[in-house]
Amino acid sequence: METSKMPPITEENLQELLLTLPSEKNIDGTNSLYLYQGAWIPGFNLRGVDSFQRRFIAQDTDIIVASMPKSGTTWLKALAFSVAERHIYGPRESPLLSTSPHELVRFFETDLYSKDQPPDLEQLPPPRIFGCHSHYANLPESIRDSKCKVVYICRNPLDQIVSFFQFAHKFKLDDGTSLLSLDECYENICRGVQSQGPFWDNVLGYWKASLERPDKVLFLKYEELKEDIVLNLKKLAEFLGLPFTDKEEEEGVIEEISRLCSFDNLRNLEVNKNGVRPLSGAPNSAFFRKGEVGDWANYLSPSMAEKFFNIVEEKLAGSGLSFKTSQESA
Ligand code: PAP
Repeated sequence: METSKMPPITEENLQELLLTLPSEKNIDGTNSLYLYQGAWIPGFNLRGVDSFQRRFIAQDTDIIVASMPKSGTTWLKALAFSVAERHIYGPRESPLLSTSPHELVRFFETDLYSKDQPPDLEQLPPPRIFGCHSHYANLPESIRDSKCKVVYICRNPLDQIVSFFQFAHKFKLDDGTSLLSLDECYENICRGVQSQGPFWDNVLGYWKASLERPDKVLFLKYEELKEDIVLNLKKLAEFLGLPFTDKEEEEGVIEEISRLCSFDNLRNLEVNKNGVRPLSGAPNSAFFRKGEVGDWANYLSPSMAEKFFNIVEEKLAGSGLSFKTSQESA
């Protein structure tokens, strides 16, 4: 179903469209970011974004895991999968033990809709679980209008950008191109320029939706999951309409899921140590680096942090959403 009044983006008209869009350098120094529908999108990803918006039809039972890149998506995919599929697979026989969370819960824009041929998702058994990095306002109408559930995770934006910077270095092809320096990335994020940014627009879209429709959008923070995973797993399960039973609580199912999905456990699984993402060629290990809160302080000066947090504070003013700014509480 065509949902946009614009013609679909094709291989033929893509270059023409790109010439009309504001552009900036992406973190990898080569592929450009383009400002499209209020979001900075890597050029190679625009067709996937457009195809997803036009073609995806949500079902009421769908679960959408949404985020800015490098905000805890891999973790939340593993958690959502484990909660939603726990009646089929207990934590000890979970497919997560041998499959990347990104294969079990695939991204719309970079996986499912990145090819010319749209995927046939109709036959997938419910609940279908997908990942996405798009702004809330740019989601297909059927996601916003159906009863499907959206779970969003955000993270201290300085940790997010340091994580992205390190990922780009790990994934860098040895082809002579140079990445942006951390200082250049920093200057960009202060202007909102980063993949799927501006940061404040990405988070605010989901934040506001979570306030207006708490049954539809659950807003989580990486730092809070780190602080109390059991509480947040309960919150997630209740939100998905699959609360843990007293018996499950007594049997320690919540703790088992939290252990299964923990950074140390997932990182040390063979698939995540030596596997590779099929489409992008990114090593699965690149999605597991440190998994810490406050790592930005090892890379950015206090004055850089202060300037950036002042910008973020101004952008989020009046929304009720805030991020802790000190190094200790990150
Ligand atoms: P994506 O958007 O490309 O899918 P995403 O999973 O959101 O990436 O972010 C990766 C970050 O989450 C990494 O953070 P770091 O660079 O600061 O270390 C990664 O280590 C962290 N991460 C991955 N899995 C987990 C987990 N199970 N628990 C906590 N953090 C995790």
